[in-house]
Amino acid sequence: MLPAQKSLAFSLKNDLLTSTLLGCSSEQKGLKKQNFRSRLLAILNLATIYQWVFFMMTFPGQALGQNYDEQKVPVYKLPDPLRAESGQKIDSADAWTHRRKEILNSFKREVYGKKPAQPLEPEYTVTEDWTPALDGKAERKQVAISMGRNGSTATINVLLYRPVDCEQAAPVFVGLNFIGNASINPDPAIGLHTNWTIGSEDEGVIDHRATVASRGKKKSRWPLAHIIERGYAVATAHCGDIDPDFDDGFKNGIHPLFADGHSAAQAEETWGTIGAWSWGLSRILDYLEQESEIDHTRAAVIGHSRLGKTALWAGAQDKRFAVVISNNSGCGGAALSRRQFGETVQAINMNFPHWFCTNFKKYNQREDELPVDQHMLVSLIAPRPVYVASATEDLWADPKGEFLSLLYADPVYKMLGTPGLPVDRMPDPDQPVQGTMGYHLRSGSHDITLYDWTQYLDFTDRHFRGTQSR
Ligand code: GTR
Repeated sequence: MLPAQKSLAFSLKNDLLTSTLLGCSSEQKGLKKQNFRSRLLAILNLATIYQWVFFMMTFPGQALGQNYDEQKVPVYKLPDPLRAESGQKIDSADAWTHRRKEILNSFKREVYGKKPAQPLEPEYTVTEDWTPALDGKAERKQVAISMGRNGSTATINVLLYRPVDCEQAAPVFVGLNFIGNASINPDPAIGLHTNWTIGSEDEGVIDHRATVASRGKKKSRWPLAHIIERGYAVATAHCGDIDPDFDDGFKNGIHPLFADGHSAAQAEETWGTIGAWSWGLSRILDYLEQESEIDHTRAAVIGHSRLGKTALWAGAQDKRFAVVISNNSGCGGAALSRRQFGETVQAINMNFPHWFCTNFKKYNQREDELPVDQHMLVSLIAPRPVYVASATEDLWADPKGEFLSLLYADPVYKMLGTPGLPVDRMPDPDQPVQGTMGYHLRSGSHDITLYDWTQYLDFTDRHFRGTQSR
């Protein structure tokens, strides 16, 4: 029994006891009966309300009645990425340049918000220069990117690995991590961050602070030895360095650096946390442009879940990311919003009010009114290679909706002269498909595993090295 139910059952029992024990006349008895009935009804109503509130607080998404039944997916009509707002059909790369701007602006205005235009001059401080790591197979470096403006400062601490057996500068995976750089490998030389972080006690996070017990706790999500062995570098930073993942009205992270000069209308379009995180990924790439051991022209931006949404938005805006990889990114990532399968626009805006811009809330239960859908986010990456991955048990992220985004972005890839997606039907579990667009549905739960990374490495090999293992 839920606690609210328990106390209500107790007061109901007391009420029954009280009326049974009190002796009274028949008139009084009639009145008492009426009173008792209305009190009982009031209590029951209250009980329902309490239960509902309790349930909403504990399982907000589920309380909204999320759909997991394919038969109940509403009939929807997607906006056409190859039709301009003027109605003009887009059939050339030139015309696409214009259409792409329209789509990008819609995503900025209505979904993720606009990043600030004010320039920054970051300072780079090497906190650890290239040092042997991973049994001598790699070298590790740590760099602090510090930025100041408007009386505030923020620092993104970047952790880099590069393979030592590498004749040229190495291609690189650039991605944020959830609970800190130290969580991706147990080496005590990795700086332990002091920012607010999500994470549980099991993961070594206490009161939202990473402790030494967090070291290596997320190493399965970053199979460094495997990545290094395949000849790739890694650049990662804690997402909380850019913006801690809670709704504080954007008072911490990098938001205060740009908090000057917004009109009320602009505020509706101001970037949320996902916008800030994706901006941070571009700042890491700025640094990589001057890092001679790493080939910034072969950078794949990658992310899992909320950070997969972030990788897509970073790749959509910043064409310097040569490959874009989204792992189990779901609603607000690769999944089509109009399908309303699993997590919906309303659920995500309710549970994470800080992730998107204020305008996005207008589309709670009004997905059909969105000027875009997520296949258009994928299309913004064209003609660059993009990979989307789902997991069979991750229905909350709507695997089918994630695949369909690729499928419906495919005409843009084809129009731009790439082979696009090599299939027109969702492949079976564990049957990856790779062209300019790649997809797989891994058996298992919401996570990023060695299996996922192996497909991504095959995909980047194909595009960065011209090898085709699939
Ligand atoms: C969930 C959220 C998803 C996804 C996930 C994650 O709670 O509803 O959109 O981002 O978190 O990031 O692990």
